[in-house]
Amino acid sequence: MSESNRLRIAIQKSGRLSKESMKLLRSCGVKFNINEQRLIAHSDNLPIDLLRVRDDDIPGLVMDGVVDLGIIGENVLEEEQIERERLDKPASCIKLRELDFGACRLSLAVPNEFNYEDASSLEGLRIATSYPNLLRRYMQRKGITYNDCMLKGSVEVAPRAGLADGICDLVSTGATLEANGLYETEVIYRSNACIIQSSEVQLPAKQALIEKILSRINGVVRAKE
Ligand code: PRT
Ligand code: ZN
Repeated sequence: MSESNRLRIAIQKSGRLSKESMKLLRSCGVKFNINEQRLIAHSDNLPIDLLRVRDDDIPGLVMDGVVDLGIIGENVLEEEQIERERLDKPASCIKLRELDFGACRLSLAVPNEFNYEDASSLEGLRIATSYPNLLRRYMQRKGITYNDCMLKGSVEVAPRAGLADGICDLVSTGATLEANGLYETEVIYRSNACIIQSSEVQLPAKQALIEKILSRINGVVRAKE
């Protein structure tokens, strides 16, 4: 539980969301300096601490109330939410708003030579993914049974390596699929970065600060539209 009077915000330490997350907070008037070696960065002008972590850890930190806010891809948020519901762990948080970066889609893809008609073409086959929960939900809705091949990385090489018949992975430009002799067949989830808040009741001063930041974010995003 976050009992500190300072607002704790978790952002990705290094990766596709890091730069934009820091840029967004800075454009909202939060001043801070990053020391690459440090997990925490203290804001110089507001009672805010930034926690710089792996993106996969952010939903859990918010859902457990360890931090107050988090900036995360909706894909990672939703995957973790389904996993936690399955394990009966706290799985709630408040999505404050979608952000204008981190856009991607979670898609099914198969080798170029695969004769794909629809998702039922994958019936009984093996699908490599880092998103087993989002994939299961989609396939269950379609009534298709398949086998899992859970990979945290290098998902796109799984078919060529003989580990799977198809994949379910994030796509933005499609260049990675093409480079690996795969083609996209179905989008199963569309994602953007978003900002989330812990469901725990906040101290009034902290809640007021959250609202101030959110209203600034709304202004920044609107100005770019
Ligand atoms: O180290 P850490 O765990 O924090 O980072 P990570 O390696 O798990 O995540 P990272 O930094 O790669 O991505 C963070 C988030 O960015 C994702 O969860 C998405 O919400 C978002 N995002 C947006 C993407 C992409 N676009 C994307 N293209 N995440 C990953 N990719 C990868 C994809 O997995 C594939 O390997 O890029 C490749 C495909 O890109 P294209 O352009 O070739 O289609
Ligand atoms: Zn990650």
